[in-house]
Amino acid sequence: MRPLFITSIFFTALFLITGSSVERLRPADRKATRETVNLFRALYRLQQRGVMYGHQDDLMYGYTWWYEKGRSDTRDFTGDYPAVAGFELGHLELGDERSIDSVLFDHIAEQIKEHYRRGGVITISWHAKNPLTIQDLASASRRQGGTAWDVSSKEVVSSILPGGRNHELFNTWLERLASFFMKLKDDDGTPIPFIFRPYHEHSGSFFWWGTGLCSDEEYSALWRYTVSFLRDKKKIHNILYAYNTDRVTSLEQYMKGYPGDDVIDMLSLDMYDRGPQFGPELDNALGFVTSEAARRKKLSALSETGPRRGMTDWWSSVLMPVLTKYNVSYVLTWRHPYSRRFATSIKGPFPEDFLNFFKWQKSLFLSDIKDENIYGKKKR
Ligand code: BMA
Repeated sequence: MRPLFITSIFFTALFLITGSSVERLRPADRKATRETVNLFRALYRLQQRGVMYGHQDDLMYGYTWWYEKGRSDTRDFTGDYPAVAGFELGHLELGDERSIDSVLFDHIAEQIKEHYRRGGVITISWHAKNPLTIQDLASASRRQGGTAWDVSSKEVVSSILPGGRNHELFNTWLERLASFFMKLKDDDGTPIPFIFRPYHEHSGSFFWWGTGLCSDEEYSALWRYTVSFLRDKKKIHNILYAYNTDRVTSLEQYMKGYPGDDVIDMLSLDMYDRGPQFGPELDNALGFVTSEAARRKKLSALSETGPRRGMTDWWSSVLMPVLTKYNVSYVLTWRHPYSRRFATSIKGPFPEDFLNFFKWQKSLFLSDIKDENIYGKKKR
C-alpha cells in the first residue's frame, strides 16, 4: 500500500508542477504576441504528448506535382497534413520573386497563412547567399556563385557584423527578411507566429556560418544581431527562434557558439542517417539535447532527418525506437524536389513503412493537434 501511495503522491505533485509551470513559460522575446506565447506553451505541452511530424515544402510541391493549392504529399499518402509545415526563404535576401527552390515567395506567404488557419505549426529556414563572395561576382554569375555553401572565405561573418565592410549590404538583406515577415498576417491582421531556424547546422563546416568558418563569438554575435534587428528594430514579435546544429557527439560540441537563452526558444538538431551508427548516435545526441533544453526551459526538435539509402523499414526500425525515448517537439523530413521525370519513375511520395510512423500512437499529424487550438485563437 505505502509505496503505491507515495508513488501516486509523487505523480500528482509532478503533474501539478509540470502542468502549472507550462503556463508560466515564456518565449525569449519578452514582447512576444499573445498568439506566440500560446504557441510556445502549446508546443511545450504537445512535446510531452508526442512528436509532431513535419515536412519541408510539403504544401509547395511534391516529386510529381508543382504548386496545387491544398495539395500535400503527406496528405496524399496518409490522408492527413503534417502538423509542421517547413518553408525556405533562400534568395529572398536578393529581392527575388522566387526562392532558391524556385517557389514564388507570394505562394509561400499564402501557404503559411493557410497552414496557420488550419491550426498547424510553421517553421522557416534560410539558406542565405554568401554576402561576401557574392560581392565579387559579376551580376550575371550571381545566381550560381556566392551560395550558402560557398565556404571559400572565413571572413564572411566578420564582414557582415557591425563595423564589417559588408554590414550595410547585410542590413538590406535583413530588411527584406523583415518585410516578408511583416506580411505574414491573418485576415484580422494578427501576425502569424512561426519558428525561425536561420544559420542552421552550425557544427558542420559546409555553410559560410559553419563552425570552421567563423569563431564561436562571431557566430553568436551574428545570431544576436539578427534577433535584435528583427525584434528590437523592426518590432517583430511573432517569432520563436531555433538554434540548430548538424551531427554532434557531445553537449559541449552542441553548445559551441550558442547565442544565449534570451534569444533562443528551441534547441534543435539535424541528423541524417548515413550508416549503421546513426541509431546510437541519434540516441546519444537527443539525450543531451533534450535534457539541456528541459533544463533551460526551451523546446527541442529533430528539425531535419532522413532515411538511410536503401532501407525499407527505417521509420519503424531506426527512427521510432529512438524517438520513443525522448520528448521532442517535432521530427521533420526534407523536401521532395519536383522533377518531370519522377512522374513515371517514382513509386510513391513515401515508403510504405512511413504508414507505421503515421499510425504510431506517439506521432502527431495535423488532426491530432487541431483541437489544441495552439494559437489560442478566439472561436468565431
Ligand atoms: C538543401 C537541398 C537544396 C535546397 C536547399 C534549400 O538541403 O535540398 O536542393 O535548395 O536545401 O531548400
